[in-house]
Amino acid sequence: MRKPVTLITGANGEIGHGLIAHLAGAGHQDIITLDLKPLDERLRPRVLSALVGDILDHNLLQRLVSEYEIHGIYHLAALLSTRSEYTPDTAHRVNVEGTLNLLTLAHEQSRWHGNPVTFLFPSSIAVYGLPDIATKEKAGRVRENDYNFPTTMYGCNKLYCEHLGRYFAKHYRQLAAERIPSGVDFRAIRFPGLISAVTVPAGGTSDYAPEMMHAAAQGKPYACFVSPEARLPFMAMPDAIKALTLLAAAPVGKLSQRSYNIGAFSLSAAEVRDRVIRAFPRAAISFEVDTARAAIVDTWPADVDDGPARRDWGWRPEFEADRAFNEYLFPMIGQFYRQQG
Ligand code: AKB
Repeated sequence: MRKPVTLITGANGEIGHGLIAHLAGAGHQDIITLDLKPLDERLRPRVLSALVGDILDHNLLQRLVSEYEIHGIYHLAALLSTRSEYTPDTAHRVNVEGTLNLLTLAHEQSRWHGNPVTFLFPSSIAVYGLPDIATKEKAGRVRENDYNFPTTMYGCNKLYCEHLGRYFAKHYRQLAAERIPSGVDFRAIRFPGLISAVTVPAGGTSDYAPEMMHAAAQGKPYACFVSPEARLPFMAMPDAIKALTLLAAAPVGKLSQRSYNIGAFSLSAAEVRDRVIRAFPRAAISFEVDTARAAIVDTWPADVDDGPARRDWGWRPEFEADRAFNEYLFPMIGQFYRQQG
């Protein structure tokens, strides 16, 4: 008999680390993971099975469903924004075709076992494209349907996949004579820049905040690639994990939309630097603006309106800026690098 499982793709990434630790800690023994690289050894004992492979490999996905019955998917595998600008074709393949493969798999699984498959998708503030700084300053906290004009391949991919997910959930094959729902219960969160004390992101454009902090904690100098004034919404990783699991558990009848903003705090790069220097007074942080990456940040909102997430599924961040830095990031990062030796 096939084992009922929850599948996490891109499990080795930052969100994957936090999510696996959280789900395993809450007693889930049904997690299987898929990643291009072998799963981090620290996570291996916490999952049922860790598959190494590509979400674009149809044979691998077929082998997966021949062994397991999938009831939930956290589809985390993606190329982030900066990396996607360097390899846009690959980004499109991984971010869009990969997501389409997983949505199709979710549909087929639901047909197979007769229950909906909950499909959690990390989208991003990259779906927004504000035309200029003046508009960004004036816009303040953007709502989900504002400024949906992404300026990066990654942002386009994420926005399109939100639409694909909505299409699968509501309309898939309805015109092609299949009158029963597809069984894909798609739910997306538009994440702000995430900051973790125990992992460092790779290939993103909001990475300057975590990079600044991780460099300071290791006594390394850091040149920030955006200007001191550049402002983005950020969130501590435990809140990101909390949001994903809260949304996964929300009754479908409560959801008035399929894609949600979530907010925690908004900081300029100078404000992040000031906090890092207060915690690590010897930190050597300079600003060397990379115009291409800084231009991407300029098109992303300074903050988001997360009213629908608060109303529909009870979203509340636990970590506003002071708590995030003083009670989670700085204490944990110190401990993390001490343990690394
Ligand atoms: C990135 O910078 O690409 C990501 C994101 C905001 O989605 N961190």
